[in-house]
Amino acid sequence: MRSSAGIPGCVAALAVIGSLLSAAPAPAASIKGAVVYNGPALEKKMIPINIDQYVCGKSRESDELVVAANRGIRWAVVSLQSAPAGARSEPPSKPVQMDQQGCVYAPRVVIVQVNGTVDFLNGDPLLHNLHSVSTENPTFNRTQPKGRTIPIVFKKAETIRVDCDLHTWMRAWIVVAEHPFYAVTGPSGDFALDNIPPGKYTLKVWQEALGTVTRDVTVGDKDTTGVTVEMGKK
Ligand SMILES: [Cu+2]
Repeated sequence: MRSSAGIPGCVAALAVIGSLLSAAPAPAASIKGAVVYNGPALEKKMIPINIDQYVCGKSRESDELVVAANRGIRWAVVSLQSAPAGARSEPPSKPVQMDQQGCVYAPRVVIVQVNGTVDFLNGDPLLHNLHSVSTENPTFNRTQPKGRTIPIVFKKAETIRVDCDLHTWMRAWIVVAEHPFYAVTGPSGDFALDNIPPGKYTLKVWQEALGTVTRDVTVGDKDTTGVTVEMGKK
């Protein structure tokens, strides 16, 4: 009697253990670090402004290559060259926003996943336009009065340049990403890529003025793998 009652109990216990194991999240770590400039000394590049000065100002510093005092590069795009095997890639639920403030795109670089939407906003009290340069996605050239939101869906992975034809210094980049493992560096060149299972990866770093560099990274058992990527040496 004992054995016939014990076997189903044992099976039930195994089933519980099995379900706990399958529910346990896969180990995942973060790659955290910074993109750092190691090229020749940079000179301040000022852009004179002679239109719409009441909103845009009289001159501004170029944003093509913004390097902090700690040599960190802002607005570099860091990504895994390919997503970890088995990584889930869900379509983005919320549009990404890109505003125009004081005749500058804000932020200068956004990441949107394939099939995601960018809502272009115009917070300035004047007319801008959105003129894209792309090869995989349809190009667009839209005038944008103040307050109007222009949503655009991006269906193919590529990096797209957007300029304003009215204010020649205005430039933005839309990085259409194939997977979620992309990040834009912050003001001190810092970035973080999360939810990465242990393994070997190639990190790709792109910056509009400096091009692309790659770096092999091994993610081990630790929670965080630190990486510093240098770029800019001529
Ligand atoms: Cu403009």
